Amino acid sequence: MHGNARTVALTRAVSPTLAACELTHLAREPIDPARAAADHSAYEDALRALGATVVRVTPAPDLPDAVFVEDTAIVLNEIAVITRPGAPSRRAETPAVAEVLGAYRTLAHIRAPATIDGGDVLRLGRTLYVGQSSRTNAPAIAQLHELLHPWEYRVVGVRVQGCLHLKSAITDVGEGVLLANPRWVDTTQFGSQGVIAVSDDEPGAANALRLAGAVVFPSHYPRTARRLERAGLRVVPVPCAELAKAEGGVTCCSLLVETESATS
Ligand code: CIR
Repeated sequence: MHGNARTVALTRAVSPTLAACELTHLAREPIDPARAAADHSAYEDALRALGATVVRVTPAPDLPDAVFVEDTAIVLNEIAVITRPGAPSRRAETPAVAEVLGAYRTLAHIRAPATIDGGDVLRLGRTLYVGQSSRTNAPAIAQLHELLHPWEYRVVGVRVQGCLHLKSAITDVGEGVLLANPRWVDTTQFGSQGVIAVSDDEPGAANALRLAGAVVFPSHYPRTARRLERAGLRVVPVPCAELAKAEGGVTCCSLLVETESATS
């Protein structure tokens, strides 16, 4: 018998109420939930094609933002921390996610008055960079530190401006390589990482999902995609323009859980 690493991607269906989603930096425009659901299903197919096993959390049709599962938890190899989302309308999203995650990880919980969205947490090695955004506050950063110091994680608060979450401004796209919008975050505070800047006319393009040696990336940002490819990265384009109207990107539609499945 030997261990065989496997990535489980937790996702959740697009709610028919998506058009009533939270919006912070975008003006509200009509959103077609059927088109968003088609985008979402193409996204799930892309994750499967990269070897992930997609596990869907029970749908929550009355919770407009439920598709954005990333915000409900911080999944590490040793533990999963269930968040307390910054938007009160999103707090009812967490129990169903916790129920599924509990099969893979010991769970811990962020408690009031702390609030944090998973989209604000960027893990690079054993450092968790946490965006100080409109969703994530100082008590949450302190609680994360308390919860995670037994595993020697470093928790570092990072200022962000002009965008919703830290991972709207910066994500990791390869070994030692970050993709960022330098107008939204100071990119010098992440250690000795190389930084690819988004194309000036694609400010929202810094949110990319690294999976299985590839970068799952919105097809509506072609100029930044070319920059990634020129850096030698494999880009897997996915349509997500409809979900982008709800201020969502590619990291926020899944929670990645590394598991070991025994094979003989
Ligand atoms: C919200 O404002 O909470 C949702 N409309 C969008 C959340 C996107 N989440 C993410 O990027 N992690």
